[in-house]
Amino acid sequence: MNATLSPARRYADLGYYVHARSVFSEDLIRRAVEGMDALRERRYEAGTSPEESYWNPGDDPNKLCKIEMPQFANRAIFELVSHPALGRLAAEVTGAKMVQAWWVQLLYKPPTADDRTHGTNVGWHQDRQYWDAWTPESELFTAWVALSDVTADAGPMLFVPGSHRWGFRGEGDFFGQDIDAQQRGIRVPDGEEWSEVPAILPPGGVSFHHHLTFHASGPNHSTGPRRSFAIHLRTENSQPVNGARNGLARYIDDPERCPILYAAR
Ligand SMILES: O=C(O)CCC(=O)C(=O)O
Repeated sequence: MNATLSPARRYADLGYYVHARSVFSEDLIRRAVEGMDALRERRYEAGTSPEESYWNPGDDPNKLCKIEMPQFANRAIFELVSHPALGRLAAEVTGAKMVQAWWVQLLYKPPTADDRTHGTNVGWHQDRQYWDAWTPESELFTAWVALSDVTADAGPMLFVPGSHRWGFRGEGDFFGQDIDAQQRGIRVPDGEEWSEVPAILPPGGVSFHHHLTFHASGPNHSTGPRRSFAIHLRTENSQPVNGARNGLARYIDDPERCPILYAAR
């Protein structure tokens, strides 16, 4: 793909866009890293705790740490998740008139020294599989913000270019650990091909992916943790099923929890 194409064109063609430059100040990245460490130790400064999570303080430190709605419990994380620069970039990439963060996950992938995954892999999936609170036509996507240097050996996200055009397959499993075996079980439509592109990002860099783009990530063989936030976003072209505030759409009327990052004037 021609590197001179616009972010919006790359996102539309590939189903993802990798912005390999920091969107945030070094100071905010440092404070958000501190906030991440505080949440891993159950230190909540913003008055409320995160939502019920896959990983809780005291759990196995070698497993993938996934904490839901971390912005409820830490001000620096809220500042990062609601940052206008991220909103402007998200609007540029998708053409949105409005961008809201409706669900957020803290993801901390510890390094693994041997060949076992220790439960740190993220299996192939399309996000749509987990987002049944939203109508199928809803325009939903993710900004994945790196807080550490996400090098090729740090278990970067892998994207399958063009897979956002394959339709909803329901064949993924976020928690699948044998990602190669899992990939062999995913049917590739006639005329399409499976390829995997790693999203290499510096601290503060961000990738955007469409809710139907297949993605996964392998073990972190670097020396430090791979740190990130998956900020799930919606545009003005999105509707909860039956207008209900259920499941992952339950907080969208509260900008203190689900901030609006961008609104066109
Ligand atoms: O952090 C990862 O490796 C995967 C994250 C993910 O599945 C997502 O952001 O949708």
